[in-house]
Amino acid sequence: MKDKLQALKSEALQAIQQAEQLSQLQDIKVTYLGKKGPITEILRGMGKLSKEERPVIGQMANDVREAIQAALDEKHATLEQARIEEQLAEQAIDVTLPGRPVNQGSQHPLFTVIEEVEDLFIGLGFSVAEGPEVETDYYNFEALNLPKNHPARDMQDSFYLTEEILLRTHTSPVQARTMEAYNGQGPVKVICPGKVYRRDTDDATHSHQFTQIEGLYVDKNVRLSDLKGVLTVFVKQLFGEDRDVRLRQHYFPFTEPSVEMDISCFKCGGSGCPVCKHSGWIEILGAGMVHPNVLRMSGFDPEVYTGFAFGMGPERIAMLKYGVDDIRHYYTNDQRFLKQFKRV
Ligand code: 2NM
Repeated sequence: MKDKLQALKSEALQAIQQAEQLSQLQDIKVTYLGKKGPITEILRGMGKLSKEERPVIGQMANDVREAIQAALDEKHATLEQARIEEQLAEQAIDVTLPGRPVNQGSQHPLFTVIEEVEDLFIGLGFSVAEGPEVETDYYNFEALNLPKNHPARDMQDSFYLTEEILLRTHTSPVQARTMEAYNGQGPVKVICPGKVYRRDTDDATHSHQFTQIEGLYVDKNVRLSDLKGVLTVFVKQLFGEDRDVRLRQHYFPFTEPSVEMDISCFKCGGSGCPVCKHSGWIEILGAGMVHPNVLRMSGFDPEVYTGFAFGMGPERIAMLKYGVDDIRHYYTNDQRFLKQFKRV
């Protein structure tokens, strides 16, 4: 019996020593120490032993069992440690690898222009107002002295959603709404940037969606000379102090009189070149004194208040400033175009 226990012990310890996986240890445990294992069997059969043998064999069987269990525990710890180390090695992160490049975006040139114009007018005491792109016929046309049947509101030019609702064709309705909100009390000094929509076929100089910035100053005693003064300061800040400006007589339904403002060509200084089409002048914005009908419809008494308004196209200004030759570049988001406007 003693020999048998001794043999079981060395057999088990050898198996444990040779085990390479945790699952094998479990099998060994079941085989040697399990309920149906040889040691349990010996302990169960103790009754058949003599009185003298019983404590000796019992003690020995227990010692063998404990030795096997101790060996199992030790090997378990060793294998577990090895497993953890292997896993750590496998999942190791090489912190010295270079990172993936972060693709940094750039500011869109139209936004750069809009922001610059906003900043200039904020500096002159104006505030920025926005309004809906889906507009009513009233604010888009009627309130701006463009009654139904007026030739300038040609159906061809607008995206109508219903008879009375359309995508705004200019940002002037924001100014009509702003004036209305002031309840006939000036001064009103706002600029209104935003997207506008017209039914045009897209080409190098036309887009069915583009942007506008319009401005409005309504107060007592606002004169055409104020318009000229404010807009001269503005275009000189935008295009350089050396620019000359001139006003040309024009027509807009919402202003009377109406003008267009030109600056002397910043490329040739006025002597003539392709940028100014050899005229020496570049058209930069439209403006005028707000029509009495427009003031009246938005709640201002034209006998007391006068005002000037102006409008310009950020697309055109960015084209001139950055030499963009096709309006479609602004909307197609070609990286090769956009990347040129990266700011440091
Ligand atoms: C322009 C040219 C002239 C204009 C007029 C108004 C309003 F609402 F006050 F009547 N807003 N914008 C205006 C005047 C716009 O764009 C070339």
